[in-house]
Amino acid sequence: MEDDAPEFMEIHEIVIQKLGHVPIVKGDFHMLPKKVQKFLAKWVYTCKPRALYICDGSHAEAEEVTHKLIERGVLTKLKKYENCYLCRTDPADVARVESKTWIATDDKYETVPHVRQGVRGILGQWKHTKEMEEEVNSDLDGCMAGRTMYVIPFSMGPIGGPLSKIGVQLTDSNYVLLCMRIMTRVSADIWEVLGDNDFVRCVHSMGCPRPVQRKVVNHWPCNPDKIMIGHFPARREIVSFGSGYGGNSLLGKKCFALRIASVIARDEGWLAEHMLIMGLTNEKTGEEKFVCAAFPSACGKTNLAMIQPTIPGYKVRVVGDDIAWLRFDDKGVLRAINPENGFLGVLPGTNMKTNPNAMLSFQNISIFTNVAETADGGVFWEGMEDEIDKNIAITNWLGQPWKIGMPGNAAHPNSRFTCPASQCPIIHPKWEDPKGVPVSALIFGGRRPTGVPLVFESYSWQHGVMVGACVKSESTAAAEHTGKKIMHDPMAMRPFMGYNFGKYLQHWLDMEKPDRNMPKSFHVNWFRVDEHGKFLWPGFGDNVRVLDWVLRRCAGDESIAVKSPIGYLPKKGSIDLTGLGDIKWDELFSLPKHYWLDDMRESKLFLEDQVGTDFPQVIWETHAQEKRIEEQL
Ligand code: TSX
Ligand code: MN
Repeated sequence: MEDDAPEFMEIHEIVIQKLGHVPIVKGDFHMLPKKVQKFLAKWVYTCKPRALYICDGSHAEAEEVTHKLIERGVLTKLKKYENCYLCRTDPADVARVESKTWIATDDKYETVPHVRQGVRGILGQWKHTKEMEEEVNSDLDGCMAGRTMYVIPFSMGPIGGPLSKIGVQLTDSNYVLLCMRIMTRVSADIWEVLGDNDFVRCVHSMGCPRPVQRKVVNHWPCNPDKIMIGHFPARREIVSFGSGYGGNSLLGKKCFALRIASVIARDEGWLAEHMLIMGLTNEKTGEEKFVCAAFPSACGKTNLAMIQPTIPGYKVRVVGDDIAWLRFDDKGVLRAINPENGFLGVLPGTNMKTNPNAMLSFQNISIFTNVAETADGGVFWEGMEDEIDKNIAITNWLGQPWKIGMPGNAAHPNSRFTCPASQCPIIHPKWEDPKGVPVSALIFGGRRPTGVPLVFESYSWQHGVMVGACVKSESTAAAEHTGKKIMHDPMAMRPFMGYNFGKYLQHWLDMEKPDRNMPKSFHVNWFRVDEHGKFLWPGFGDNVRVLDWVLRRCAGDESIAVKSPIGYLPKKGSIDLTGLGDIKWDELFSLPKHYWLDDMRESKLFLEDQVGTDFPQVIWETHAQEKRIEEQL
């Protein structure tokens, strides 16, 4: 947006002119860095809040805001736990809205690839900067009338760390403030660290100015018909309107740490990825290796990040469960940080069997959104049936009485927990190491009921980029999509791309340099089924057996792999299956020729349709995977 203040005007004049008589109920505007003052002035002028509240990240602030939310009926204290709260949203605001998420640039092809004529692109949505600005100006004009604008200084990554980045989020939702305090590092120290650095400008509004035009449901003002999540990568700005839910409103996460950060990473030579980060220590040698894994949603990324190994000899610890910022250091080692400060995980399916470490992470200082409540002030969701008192009364996420076995869900399928990462029993002691952890392997994966083996290793970095670009996964009925279909989700980044996906793949290829220690890359599939639809692999804690094979490959063990047309497969018996009973190895690792021919052709067609001339052709040329399958399978 053009700043409509004349260039020559001094900051303080702009501030006086634009802030007008907006009272500052907390904080000192004049202590803020000038560039922050200017950013604020512009948005105060547009959004017209009743008051300004400059956050400092203190404990007292949390108390004050929490108290206010309880008073208003937004949060209910869960008396079974300490400092845990339940929030129920307007049922019209329960998920990310991809169809209303936009990236705005002047040049369309900076944002989206040249799709084949007649094809609707699915790798991001573009709007011209001017058009997006007009929409933003009209939607946000007066959008905070009668409400307080909170100013949230935050860091993605440890404050002041060399790989970290700063953001400032403006929001009229104190629920969003409370969640931002868990998911990012909110602190007044940010103003000091900012110095000459740039910051990502984040603007969020529920889009429900007072007096309200729309009936407010569950004390959750929102504007679902006019949701808009707009990104301006050129000026590192995000504007989100109409929704208070998760990734729509906690702008540090998907909007900043993936979409805007992927553009910053392109410009600065690093990678911002939708990946978990975990450390595996070999208890015999004491040696620890770190892996990053990229899976589409609903594949259990959070579960894998926190697994309890079922074979002795490994200690697993989590660094991050959703986002990794990766950069090669001056020794050529790829290092990863988790830019987040907390976990925002899906709850249904989570229990003491599937993910005990997650369950133990949210017994304190946590927010549960859209779950069911038990009469003793506990929480409940699908998958917790064996972990609550059978006779206890339950209130579902809509606030109605509910019983196990009744039709419909107790909790919304996209209900979430928000908890500090530090509370996870297996959080890695180095999870906040500013220089990051060294990465030995990158793992891609998807939910693939047929054809795709438990694990394979790519031939090279370049081949790994191809494998990543071909990631697909069976969709659940979650989010906006319905029915079960295998959907493409290249690099698990489809909803989170900040720029042209073809250019992004080229950026990945450009990461490879002779003086760099390129990590090995793999593809895993925990979800292959037999002809009766029964899972061939037990998954969960037993996945450590696959990670063990991956790490032995990284250590250079040549004896445990065999070459196949799609990559290296484990040699029969080379994965430790001790104590697992009957595992149908041949079925788990078979490569049905016609399945793979169809799959490669379909993937190639998809990428030609969607990425067209922007696709780095070298990937096909060097690999000729289809030819290998044709000739060798
Ligand atoms: O998260 C999962 N992981 C990764 C865990 C570290 N899930 C849940 C997916 C939804 C988020 C899995 N589901 C995994 C898995 O590895 N595997 C499966 C499939 C499966 C489900 C149940 C069983 C086995 C496999 N249970 C029995 O057979 C008893
Ligand atoms: Mn995610």
